[in-house]
Amino acid sequence: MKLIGMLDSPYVRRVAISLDLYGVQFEHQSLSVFSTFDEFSRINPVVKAPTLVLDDGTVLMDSSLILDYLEALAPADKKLLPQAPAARARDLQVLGLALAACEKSVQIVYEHNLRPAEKLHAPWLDRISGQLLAAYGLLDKLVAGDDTLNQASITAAVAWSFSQYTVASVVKAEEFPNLQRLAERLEQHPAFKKYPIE
Ligand SMILES: N[C@@H](CCC(=O)N[C@@H](CS)C(=O)NCC(=O)O)C(=O)O
Repeated sequence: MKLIGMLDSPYVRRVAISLDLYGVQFEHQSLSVFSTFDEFSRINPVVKAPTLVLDDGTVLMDSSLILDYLEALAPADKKLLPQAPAARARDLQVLGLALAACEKSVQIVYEHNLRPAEKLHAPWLDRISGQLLAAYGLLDKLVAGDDTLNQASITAAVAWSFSQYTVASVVKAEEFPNLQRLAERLEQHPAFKKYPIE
């Protein structure tokens, strides 16, 4: 299979790291949704990263849907989500917060990079910054003492590293010590090092 998209996208990175941990062979094509829009659109006309092209040509998009497929493929000892409902609910709660944090970070980046400076909309920036901090406030409590390597911790760490890379002036690392600790630990894992943010 082929993973399309750049690793500076937290969505692409969570899929790349997960593919590696599942032990699935794949080719990574680092296309940008902006600078290589046309080339990307020939693979997926919707131009969303990540895109996963399966061996039979099926085109999947949206990291959570891609991971849903990969989780279904994975043997029991490689699954990254728990099967028991209570544990599953806890991990889905973590994932919801981490993905909201990714979305709000990306919105802040797009607001600054894609909009002319005079068209920045301060009330919108304030709103999404507040939502971002609310997500990380809740997530920081949930990941306290987390020493796992599963989809919840991978995505929390990937989201955190992305926000530190892109919006560190909004999300102050020292205010979220549990997330900082989790990301420091997981960024040392070979799968994270193999698929770095830059
Ligand atoms: N919910 C999606 C979000 C994916 C997403 O928004 N990716 C960005 C790159 S970080 C993208 O494709 N941006 C181009 C666009 O939305 O037009 C996922 O989990 O994959």
